[in-house]
Amino acid sequence: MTLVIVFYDLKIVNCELNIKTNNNMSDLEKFLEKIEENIKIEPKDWMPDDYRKHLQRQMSQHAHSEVIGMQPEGNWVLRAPSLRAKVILLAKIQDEAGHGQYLYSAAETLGKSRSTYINELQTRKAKYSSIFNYPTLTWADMGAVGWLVDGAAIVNQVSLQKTSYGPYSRAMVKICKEESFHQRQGYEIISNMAKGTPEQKQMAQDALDRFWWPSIMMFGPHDADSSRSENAMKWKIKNETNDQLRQKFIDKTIQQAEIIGLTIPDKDLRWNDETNHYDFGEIDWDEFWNVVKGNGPCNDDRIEHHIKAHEDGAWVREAAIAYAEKNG
Ligand code: BYC
Repeated sequence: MTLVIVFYDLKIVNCELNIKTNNNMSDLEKFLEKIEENIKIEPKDWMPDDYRKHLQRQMSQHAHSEVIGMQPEGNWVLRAPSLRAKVILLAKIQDEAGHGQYLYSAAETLGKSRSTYINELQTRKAKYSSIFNYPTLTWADMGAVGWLVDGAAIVNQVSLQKTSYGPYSRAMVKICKEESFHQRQGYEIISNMAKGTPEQKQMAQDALDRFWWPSIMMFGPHDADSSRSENAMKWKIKNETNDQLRQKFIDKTIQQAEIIGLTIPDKDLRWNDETNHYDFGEIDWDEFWNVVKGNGPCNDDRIEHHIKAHEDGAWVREAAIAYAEKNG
């Protein structure tokens, strides 16, 4: 009996000690403990300023990419080769708008308004994915965008489902489901063209030639040159690095090209038995940084078009606000 009481008392002391230790933890220590234990950080939780700013930057750039990404596809709505192709393309573009909506809403939970984020895009303070600064010249490009661009986005976004910020992680789960349809829509277009007439096959190859390198640039600079990666990995915003994700994408895409008889435009591409991955040629980083800095083929068009659409749509936003206030 005595022994039991002693154990019982010890348990209480122990428990009190634990509570005390927890209470004495600084906000930063509690935050780091959650990161360590893979507990999501939620909007009302304390977070370091740099973590908040990092997410405001990355999530808003992600949202801008979804919305700007509608433009190269919108270019083909009126010229899609069949009613079926047109309806599917319209649905895909509508999905991208939805992805932008989730991501702006999730980014607003970090205490910055959507209008501020949009202003940063339009004044070119904020970036968006480099890939959308390339033109879509033929219908085969709609195939290449879905197959390669959405394919690359999925690899990145599946990894981001595990990101440490709750609203971002949850947005990624829904977005990834839709992106896998987009990837298949693109692969269907490109494989049909690759099976078509010699001219159609040539169009498919030409689209792959133009979109291959820009697609693998989507993953960002090499890890050694990625200024944001150290904090992103430390805070588990990213769980895999730019180079790891790029390699995953390349490894799974090569076989898809082989199946439809197209050739990846990289003479250094070969399977490496030792690493169990494909080796590939060096990316043209001058081209990448040139596009990121705003000098790609379509940067000016994309921003000008965004500003015009935003101004033309001002009455819709005003009407929605007036309606909400009236019924509020
Ligand atoms: N393009 O230190 P790093 C879609 C910038 S849309 C432009 O590696 P980080 C779709 C980077 O921002 C999906 N800029 O940065 C939609 C940084 O500059 P700042 C888009 C790039 O953040 C419609 C600097 O270079 N997906 O799928 O650790 C139709 C140094 O880079 C790029 C996302 O946005 C680039 N490619 O890593 C079809 C995913 N790469 O900000 C499809 C979310 C780098 O310091 N974002 N920069 O001035 C991410 O995962 C990461 O932000 C990145 C870059 C991997 C992109």
